[in-house]
Amino acid sequence: MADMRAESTIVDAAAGQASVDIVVPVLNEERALAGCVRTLIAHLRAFPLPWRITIVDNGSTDGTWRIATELAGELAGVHARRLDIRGRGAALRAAWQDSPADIVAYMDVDLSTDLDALFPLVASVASGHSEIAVGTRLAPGARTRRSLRREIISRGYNLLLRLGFGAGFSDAQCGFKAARTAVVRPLLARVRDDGWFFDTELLLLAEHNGLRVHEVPVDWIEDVDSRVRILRTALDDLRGLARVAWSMLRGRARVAVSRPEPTPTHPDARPARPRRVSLTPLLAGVLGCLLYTLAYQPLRQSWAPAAANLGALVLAGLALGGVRRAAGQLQLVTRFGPVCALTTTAVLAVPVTAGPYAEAGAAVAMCCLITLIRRVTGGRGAQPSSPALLSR
Ligand SMILES: Nc1nc2c(ncn2[C@@H]2O[C@H](COP(=O)(O)OP(=O)(O)O)[C@@H](O)[C@H]2O)c(=O)[nH]1
Ligand SMILES: [Mg+2]
Repeated sequence: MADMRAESTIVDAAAGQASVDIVVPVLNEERALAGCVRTLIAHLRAFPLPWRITIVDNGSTDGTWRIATELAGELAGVHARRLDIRGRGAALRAAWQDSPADIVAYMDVDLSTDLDALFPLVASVASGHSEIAVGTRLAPGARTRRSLRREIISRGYNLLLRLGFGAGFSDAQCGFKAARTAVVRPLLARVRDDGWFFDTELLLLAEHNGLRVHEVPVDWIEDVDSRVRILRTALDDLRGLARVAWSMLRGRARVAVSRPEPTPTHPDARPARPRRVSLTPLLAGVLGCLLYTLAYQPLRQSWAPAAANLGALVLAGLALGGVRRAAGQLQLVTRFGPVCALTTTAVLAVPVTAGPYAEAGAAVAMCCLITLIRRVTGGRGAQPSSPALLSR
């Protein structure tokens, strides 16, 4: 690993304020790199926070590294770094992991995102409001110029994230993101992907662990000089999604992240006491029972009671909030296993002649009983914001 400057140079526009490290990952970008850095520096002259730019190269075979070192030698606040491991995700992880700045950000070298969005992006993190901020090309207010093929793939992929994982963000792949360094570091250690899936994995983990992801609609003009191989990347993404879903379901995606509890703003506030009963799991419980019953009937037409029960549990859990939320509750062994076993016992105990409604009713009654017992015994409950079927 080569490092152009061991010492970090943060341009001190306003001492005492949160500093920002803007990482620019590059692979064979000898054409675009200098223009990017000079344009970015011109923009940063009016930036109100201390900043530095970190160029990270891994794998370039053209003159990119030479240009990066020249820029770092010539321009204050520009830092260049070279890694042996391959992949854009690996480059971002290393740069963010080792950054001396309070806030880490990144953008693509082609500056496809209009730089006017940079301050709103960083400000939402610097203010303490959000832990991660992402540019989005798919939310209302964004203006995007790109090929139909990439538009369709992008929309389809993000729809999959919303339906499958209950993702709250609209654009996982926009090359324009910022995060609070101290909060994101433990997540980085858990993100396994070194390539293009890195962004999605980081955002899914962030939301899974209760972090706030802020979105900034951007103006985006696609640069057609791309290193993305679409089919291969799409397959990698699907493999990555399956891996993340599995780790969430096994309860392996939990990361200890520090996020202070909200406190009253007014000095003479008389704050309401924290509610002991959260409406969200209650409503989710009722909705979950309904969805379960609806799913059980058609499945039972062709499946045995135990299989129909398992299918209906999974379908209702996913319908309630996707893998991410369902996983928060239906952790395969500790929660889903016993719930599945007990509801299966309940449906099997009902005489076949009683019909599928009676079987579904027995399963729902068993779930209510499990919930009641967990409440009475003070069993470990769900996070209030994580509704899921049969969780408590
Ligand atoms: N360090 C590093 N940067 C990469 C790698 N692959 C792509 N990049 C950079 O990631 C950014 C986005 O790449 P690009 O090909 O423009 O992706 P697209 O905009 O989605 O087509 C650019 O700055 C690339 O140079 C890589 O393997 N390592
Ligand atoms: Mg690009």
